[in-house]
Amino acid sequence: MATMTLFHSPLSPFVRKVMVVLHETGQLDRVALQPVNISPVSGDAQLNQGNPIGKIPALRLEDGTVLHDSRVICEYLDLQHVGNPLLPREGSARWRRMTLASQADAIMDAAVSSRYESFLRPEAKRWEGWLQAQGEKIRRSLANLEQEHLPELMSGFDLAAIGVACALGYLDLRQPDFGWRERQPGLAAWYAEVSERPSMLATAPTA
Ligand SMILES: N[C@@H](CCC(=O)N[C@@H](CS)C(=O)NCC(=O)O)C(=O)O
Repeated sequence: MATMTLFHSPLSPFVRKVMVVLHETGQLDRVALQPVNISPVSGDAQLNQGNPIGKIPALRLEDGTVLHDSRVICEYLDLQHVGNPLLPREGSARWRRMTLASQADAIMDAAVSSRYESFLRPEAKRWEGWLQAQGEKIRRSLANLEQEHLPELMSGFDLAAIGVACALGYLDLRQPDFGWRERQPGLAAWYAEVSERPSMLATAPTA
């Protein structure tokens, strides 16, 4: 039975990360989805309750507590199932995987804010140099994943890998000509494989 409510939009990569975790850990039926349609300049009064920043995802628990942001929600859900943990609970591996998960979130941040800059901001006020710089952040991060993190990504579909997969999915959705597959063939092969997981197929964004 659903005892929690997830504020949800199908195109948000941060929401997708939470949805993939729910699928992977068998907890989908614990959560009811509450659709929201927001942007940085148009919020949702219900979403803002207990979540004053007003971003998605937010997860309302049975007792009314609201958890945000996606990292907190994913860690919460990871402590609620009986399967293998999606992050090492302790030791240096924990901090390495959390840093990798954080890098995935940073790619999403750069891609989401690029979307706001190129789509939402009035055309006359758009800042090309800023957009270029966000693109550079993403390019550097993907090169780093290819050079330094492929073995880790291939070692299991944990919170870090889920984050990277959702970041790449969002990049493909919003910037299909980014051209990362030619520059990072190892990452592309890994992504092609994990994209076939039921959790990824069920949450794939369509514009
Ligand atoms: N750090 C947050 C980022 C969440 C985020 O940026 N969500 C976007 C949608 S993809 C949002 O709610 N934007 C509305 C806003 O910026 O007010 C997380 O990990 O959950």
